[in-house]
Amino acid sequence: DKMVKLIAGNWKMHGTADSLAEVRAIAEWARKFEGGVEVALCLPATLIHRAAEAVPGFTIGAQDLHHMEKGAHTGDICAAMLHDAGASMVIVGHSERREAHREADADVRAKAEAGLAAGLKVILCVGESLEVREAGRAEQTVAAQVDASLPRTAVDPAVFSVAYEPIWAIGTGKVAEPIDIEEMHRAIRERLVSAYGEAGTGVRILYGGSVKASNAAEIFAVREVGGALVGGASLTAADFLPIVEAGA
Ligand code: G2H
Repeated sequence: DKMVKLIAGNWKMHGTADSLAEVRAIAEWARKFEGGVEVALCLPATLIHRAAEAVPGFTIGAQDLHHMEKGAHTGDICAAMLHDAGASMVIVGHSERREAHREADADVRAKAEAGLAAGLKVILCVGESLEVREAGRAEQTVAAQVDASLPRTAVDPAVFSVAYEPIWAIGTGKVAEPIDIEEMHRAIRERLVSAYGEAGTGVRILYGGSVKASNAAEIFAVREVGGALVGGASLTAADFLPIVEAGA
């Protein structure tokens, strides 16, 4: 299967104007792989506009959005505002938001639907905790998360992806075993096909959790891995570009 991989950086709460040099370096280098791999950087909201202007044609994304179109929501940003700032992608349902901001599957679904409706590409995150995995309930938990957070509208695989991020592998240096990734991605694929039929076969399923240059090739070799969501190792061109290269 010749699916072009999506490799998206998630800068989380890192980056100021000084970091635009890294954004430029990543975007410029990513151009060499155009057609072979899709690269994006999901930045803090404060950097989106400047980054989008600095690297026209390169995909700049956000890390969250509010599901409503406007209103009395202090501190929140809606899809149209992100689009207006120059973002063309958004992450929804990251475990750090599910935890720290108590986002439930229904909230994540509303965000995914709002993002797609505004013309943003959406990466929807799911993943189980260590406790759940140790109790042997990882697959059923993630399948239930997927079922309850997938957009109910039809999806175009070009603009909608799911990221599997086992919480115990995030920022810990621990990476899931290839066999665990393959099994989970297969379970997610089943749910996608059940929800969307044929279109569900084309939705890319990214892996996320301590992806770095030294493990990227092994992860990308796993069947059903359609790319990666990369946190810490996406902050500099030096760390991120070898991962992009591994996926090209
Ligand atoms: C998982 C990932 C990016 P990291 O959260 O979303 O972060 O690669 O630092 O584990």
